[in-house]
Amino acid sequence: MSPRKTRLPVIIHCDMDAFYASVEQLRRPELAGRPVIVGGQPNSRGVVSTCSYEARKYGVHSAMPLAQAYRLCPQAAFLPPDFSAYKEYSARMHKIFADYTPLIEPLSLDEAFLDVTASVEIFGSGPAIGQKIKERIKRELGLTVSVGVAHNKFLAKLASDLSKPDGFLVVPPDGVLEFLAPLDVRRIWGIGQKTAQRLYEMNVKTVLDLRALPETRLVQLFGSIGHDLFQLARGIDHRPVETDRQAKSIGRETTFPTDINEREQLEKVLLGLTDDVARSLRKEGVKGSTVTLKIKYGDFKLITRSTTLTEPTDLAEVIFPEACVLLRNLVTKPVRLIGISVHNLTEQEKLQLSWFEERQETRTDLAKTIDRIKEKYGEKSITRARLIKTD
Ligand code: TTP
Ligand code: MG
Repeated sequence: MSPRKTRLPVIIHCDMDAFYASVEQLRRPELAGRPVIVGGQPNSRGVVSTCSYEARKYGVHSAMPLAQAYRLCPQAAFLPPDFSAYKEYSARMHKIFADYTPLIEPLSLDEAFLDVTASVEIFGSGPAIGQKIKERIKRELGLTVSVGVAHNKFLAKLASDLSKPDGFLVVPPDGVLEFLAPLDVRRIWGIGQKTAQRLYEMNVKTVLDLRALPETRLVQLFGSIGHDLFQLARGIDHRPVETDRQAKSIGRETTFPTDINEREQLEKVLLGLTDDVARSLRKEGVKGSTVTLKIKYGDFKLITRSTTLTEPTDLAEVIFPEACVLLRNLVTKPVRLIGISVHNLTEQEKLQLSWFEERQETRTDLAKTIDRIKEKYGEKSITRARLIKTD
């Protein structure tokens, strides 16, 4: 099995404050400090895209009908949106991000995750990079951005949201439980109105209350999302920051004619699928560093589990053991479908070979030889002992 990362990731979440409205205030200085509502004329049938913080004081918010916004705050400046201007500011913000890391996952025009784990040695700690980005956006664009710094996406986004506007908040790894404890359960990703309502009825209001529920109880109550709630309540989130290119993945899955509930049998199928995936990676000349296992149970409940490798790979020998670890606690009931995919793909030639990868290279060469034999003499010409049917 590959060695695991010992260093925690460093993730930054940036989200501009009242983005469209702030751009409008910037372009028309007479609007600075005034309530500004972007969306259209107050008598039109549209809704509010966003409004300045000065307008929020009157209860105006995104998605509210403009007519209602007018009733609450008639003195506001009502403006139509100008998307090309917002896109331009967004591009300028991304140029600043790109000075610190290539690993940027945009969520919308004004919001992105940055993985700066590998940048800290050059630019200073995560908080130092976050602070620099914030200062540069203010100085070079004239806009305020709220920044959260933590070791995963869930915590970083929470940190920037909670510190808005013009916020800056760092969640240190040893302060996670304390940070989360008093927050309303609705702050947890995946808890919408309905889930929150059910939790409230059980007198579960804060994240601390949520932590008192065992994982099995959460799964009983909410299905597969129960696993995620259990983890998020403890600040655990393994989702990687994915750039557009990295969001692509290579995967295989299969649905069984009849459900299977033996782990060993599932592992055997998984090995065959992993072999196919690894072969496709080699064929495309890419290596991946995130492995995702997908399971659909007989009752159609779907679960996915991911893990990040220390180094990108195109080898089944590296992917398969990771997939087995992910599978370990999931065979709790009959399985209808199993799938494996690898994402966070990097092109082979762009990789700088580390010592670990040089060792992998030899194995990749062997695997490629086997790929060629299969292509020439057929799929069954060479196979793993484990995949040969014994019955
Ligand atoms: P948000 O980041 O959600 O909102 P915001 O930047 O205006 O305010 P803040 O982050 O400080 O709370 O959305 C970014 C932009 O997306 C927003 O300026 C306008 C647009 N938008 C809509 O058009 N409709 C919507 O319902 C929302 C939420 C946003
Ligand atoms: Mg915003």
